[in-house]
Amino acid sequence: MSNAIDIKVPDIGDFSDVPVIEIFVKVGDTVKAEDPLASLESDKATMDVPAPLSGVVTAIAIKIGDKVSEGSVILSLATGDAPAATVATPAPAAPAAAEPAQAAASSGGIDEAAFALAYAGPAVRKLARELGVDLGKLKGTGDHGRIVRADVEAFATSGGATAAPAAGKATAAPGGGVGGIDLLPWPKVDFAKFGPTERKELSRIKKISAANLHRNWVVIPHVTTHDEADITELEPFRVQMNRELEKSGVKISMLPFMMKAAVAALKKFPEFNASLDGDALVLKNYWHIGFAADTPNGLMVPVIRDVDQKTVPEIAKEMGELAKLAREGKLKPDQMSGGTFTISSLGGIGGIYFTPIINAPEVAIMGVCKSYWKQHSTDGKTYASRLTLPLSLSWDHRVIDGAAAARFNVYFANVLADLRRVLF
Ligand code: CAO
Repeated sequence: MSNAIDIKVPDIGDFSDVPVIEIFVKVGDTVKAEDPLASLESDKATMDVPAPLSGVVTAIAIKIGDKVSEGSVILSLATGDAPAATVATPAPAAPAAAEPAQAAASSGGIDEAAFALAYAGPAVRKLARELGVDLGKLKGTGDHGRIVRADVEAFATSGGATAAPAAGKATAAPGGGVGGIDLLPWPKVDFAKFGPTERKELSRIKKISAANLHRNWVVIPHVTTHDEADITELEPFRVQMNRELEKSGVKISMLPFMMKAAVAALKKFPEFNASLDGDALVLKNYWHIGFAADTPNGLMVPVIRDVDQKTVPEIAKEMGELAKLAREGKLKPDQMSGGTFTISSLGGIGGIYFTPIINAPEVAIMGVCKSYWKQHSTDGKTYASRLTLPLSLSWDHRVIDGAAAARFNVYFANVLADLRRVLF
């Protein structure tokens, strides 16, 4: 039977009130025993709290900056039969500041002395080893210049990895290659030689999303299937509903209808509402749909939970609230987690088709562009103007095949063409 247990700060020696400097997991994440959950930093050492058991994170009890001591609850983990509370065993502490250079020799392109001196916790060091990133070359963006996971990921994905990654990992390889494929180093150009330039640092969100997007692009074998939906009947219905709901202040765009169509299609084709876990597929019996939101700081993906249980106006209202929070940079982690499928709509802007990148660990994403009037014929002789919505479904070819993707698109489009289909 599944059991939620509290994971507590283990014995951390004489330390108490130690600040939390990094949290590596979010609600919904599956962790394996020994995976790092959070990093704590005293004035003497940085230590990771590893998971004592495998399970799924159901709640997080701490936030960055919180001060914790032995016995403080870090998070809850849903696992198999287990005691009601479990204390993690601390990972070996890494010195908070400089550590003595133990090995000056370089291994696989990494300057070991500089690596040892770098200001980073054990989990970040482990990740750097896996990705072949020389920590000595990084500038940390954490407090007091501490190197955090995002720095290592961003460095690796920008082609900065200089050493062979740890064996067994399909990650960035020397020169920005993947899985051992050597690519040419990224061109280093002094642009100022050709004209005036200015340097603008990427926002924190852009750095994080860049690292995620790059990993997803490199790891997932993407295919995109394009189709179109005939929304000639739906559009006047949408306009009519907006008129009727005018006083409520809720404005309904095409996107909430697409969320409902997505749920209908995901129920019909459950492997699209799933995640890969090793050699198994985890099929989800909940339908939480994320939507890409364009914000001044970069792309964010808020998630609307239980879309199957909500009406179109309820979805529209929640979408408006979440998009506003996203633009103000106020989204909370639980408002961006747990998604099972994502819709990326450029319909308010333009374009006809594009190739959206799957939001791992999801296995598919629907991209939508601006609807346009198109001359359509069913017999090749007579033509009628139909309002046409371009659809671009990217899917993970490890999980889905082309026929299933085409069927998904056809069904999705048919639902939008006639919403009565969801009743069948
Ligand atoms: N076809 C035609 N018109 C459309 C449309 C479509 N597919 N989708 C939206 N529109 C219209 C809306 O009806 C609205 O019209 P009015 O101003 O006349 O009312 C206008 O375009 C603007 O819509 P919107 O963008 O405000 O609303 P939305 O619900 O469609 O989208 C949101 C909300 C948050 C998804 C959107 O604002 C946004 O951020 N889009 C960008 C997503 C993005 O960046 N994706 C790319 C990710 S990959 O880098």
